[in-house]
Amino acid sequence: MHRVPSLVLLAGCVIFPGATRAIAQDVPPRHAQVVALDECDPRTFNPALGEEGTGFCHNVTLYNLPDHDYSTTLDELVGQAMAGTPDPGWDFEPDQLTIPKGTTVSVVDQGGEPHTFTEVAQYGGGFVEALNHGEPTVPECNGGFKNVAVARTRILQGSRLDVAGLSKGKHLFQCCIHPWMRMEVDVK
Ligand SMILES: [Cu+2]
Repeated sequence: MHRVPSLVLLAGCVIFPGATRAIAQDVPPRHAQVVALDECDPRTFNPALGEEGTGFCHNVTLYNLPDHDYSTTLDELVGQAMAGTPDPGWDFEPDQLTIPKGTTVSVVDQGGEPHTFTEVAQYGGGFVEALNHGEPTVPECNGGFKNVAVARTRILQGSRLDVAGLSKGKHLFQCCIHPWMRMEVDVK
């Protein structure tokens, strides 16, 4: 009398994990996460770039540890960019992403500065000449934030930009402020 219900229950347990696995295989993930990173030093960035010393760099950084200072000063950032060895801490991660068509790329700015995640035909310079190491500004970054097309690709500190509807093929993205921040998205 008690055997039938327990068998049904057992069968249910066997079928259910199989069904879950089939769904996981058939439906591609809808979001792929990218992070934008930087280690701006609020003490040097804000007096130079923020209005009356407030607000531009919102980074929470570790200062004055005995053996290491994790932040990058404005002079260090500009000096390294001009020397052609830009700070690798200003970065999109991962560097490359392969996604099925229909996936939204969600870029979260976990750094202290604003960035842009701008699709370009060819990598090149951004709209801040001092950071370009002589590369001309790419057309997609022209005009900076006065250009609505560029402003729409801006990611403010702590916020997220979703890029949906990417066609199949290779897509190149870069930051229009820090042009060495580059990543490739391949849509299959
Ligand atoms: Cu940037």
